[in-house]
Amino acid sequence: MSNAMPLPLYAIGLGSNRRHARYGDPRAVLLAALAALVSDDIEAVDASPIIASDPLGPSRRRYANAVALVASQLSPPEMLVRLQEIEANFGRRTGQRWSARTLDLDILLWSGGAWSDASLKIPHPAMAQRAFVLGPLRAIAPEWQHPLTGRSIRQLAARLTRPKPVDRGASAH
Ligand code: A4P
Ligand code: MG
Repeated sequence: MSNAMPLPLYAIGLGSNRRHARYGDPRAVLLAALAALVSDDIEAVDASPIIASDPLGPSRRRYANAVALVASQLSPPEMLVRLQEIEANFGRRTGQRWSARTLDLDILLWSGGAWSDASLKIPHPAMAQRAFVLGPLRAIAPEWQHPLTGRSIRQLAARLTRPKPVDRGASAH
């Protein structure tokens, strides 16, 4: 059908900081995960370069991070279930928050806008503070506007890397 509505787009964040017995180091895990994302109802649109990033949180291992753009008719909750299945297939251990993990898949953005229920928040609440998300995302979707702030990914990334103004000592925290 030539006049079909374009499929909704999702930006998916990928992270790994553990080796996988079969795939190898975190970078290879992400390459395998990018391939695993694509299926009958999830189409690959673009993928960022894979970056190495210092860990945020208690884990001491460096991460490989990337962002994929995919097109899919799946609803956000359906997409979350799919991502969790893929994580499980990669042997992700659950239970411990921010523990070292073979594969972490987060929904960052959805072209449908914002979503919020008990188990899913889109945009991902921490994305605007995370260079390991905004850097790769800027490489593939610099003009995508964060639906809650209206700022583009390019603007959000620039805000994150811009040097902070000198603290003139007025505030005491
Ligand atoms: N959930 C809510 N919203 C979303 C969403 N937009 N996408 C819920 C995915 N999941 C979402 O996530 C816990 C629950 O979040 C899910 O069951 C889902 O219902 P999780 O992935 O099981 O747990 P987690 O990842 O350990 O916790 P959290 O808070 O999601 O951690 P993050 O934010 O994913 O951060 N440092 C570097 N350099 N690179 C990284 O990739 N990642 C983390 C994990 C920490 N430090 C890092 C990195
Ligand atoms: Mg997560």
